[in-house]
Amino acid sequence: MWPPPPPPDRSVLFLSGAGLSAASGIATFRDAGGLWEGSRPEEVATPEAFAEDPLRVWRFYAQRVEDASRAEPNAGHLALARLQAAWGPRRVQLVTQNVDGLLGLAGAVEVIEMHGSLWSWRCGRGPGHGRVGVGRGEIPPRACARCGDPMRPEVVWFGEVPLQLDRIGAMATRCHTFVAVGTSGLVYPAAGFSALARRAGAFTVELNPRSTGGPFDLVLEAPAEEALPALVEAWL
Ligand code: BJW
Repeated sequence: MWPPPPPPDRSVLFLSGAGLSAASGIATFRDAGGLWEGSRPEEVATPEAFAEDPLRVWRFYAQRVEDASRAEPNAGHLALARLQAAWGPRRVQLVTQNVDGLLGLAGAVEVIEMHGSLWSWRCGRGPGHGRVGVGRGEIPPRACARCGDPMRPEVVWFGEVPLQLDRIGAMATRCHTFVAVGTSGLVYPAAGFSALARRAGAFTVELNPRSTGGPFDLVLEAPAEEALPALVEAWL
């Protein structure tokens, strides 16, 4: 049932998406009842939307901060953090598209947040201008303290380049096992990493209650909060 663990000198790369945080009460994007049901992502998650109506974008992300502030890591986050603590961050590589910070809150020491973070905001005028951290339960600032321009979350919107792509690409081509957890595989370049890993010889696994039909060597149709603790228990 479970994939074989990577040998001690090889790595496993987990690429997670919104489904990993679903059991923490954070809505996914594209499922029924998801964040984007009934609204168009381009109205809030593009630089153009921000330029056109910064207040609308601020409201959307201020609500996201409020929701994420109430969320706690679930058994899936805790299992990944446990595995990374046991085998170390070189052998257990965690890449997430999620911006909620829950893997870090679960105790994972090294996480690549390729779509940025809800907990860091910057002046819309550009990087290097005003920048502030936002804590759990805090209301994000609307305007830059230096120039008064609208602030935006340091998340990666459509048309922007995700973070640390070279590093993730190198990790994907070298890993022994690649596990896509709770992601629809619709958004690139994240969606391309499993194929990259597979071409380079990795054993690829999808963990999702509803298979996406992508080309994986093994599909585990189960929720992350149930399957990850069991997988980690089996591997350790
Ligand atoms: C469970 C579960 C449980 C439920 N357990 N699972 C045509 C071809 C290729 C690319 C493009 C194209 N046209 C346009 C593009 C580019 C575009 C893109 O991919 N568009 C597609 C929509 C077609 N991509 C970009 O613009 C990216 N940038 C880019 O390409 O730059 C150019 C460039 C790249 C490289 C080098 C040089 C230049 C940027 C993409 C940024 C995405 N940003 C967002 C918003 C972040 C901020 C925010 O949070 O608001 O990121 S969009 C949104 O989607 C968010 C997510 O991270 C991302 C992925 O969503 P995810 O996580 O997969 O969630 P869902 O809801 O889709 O799926 C949830 C899954 O969980 C489901 O499968 C459920 O079944 C499952 N699930 N419960 C496990 N309990």
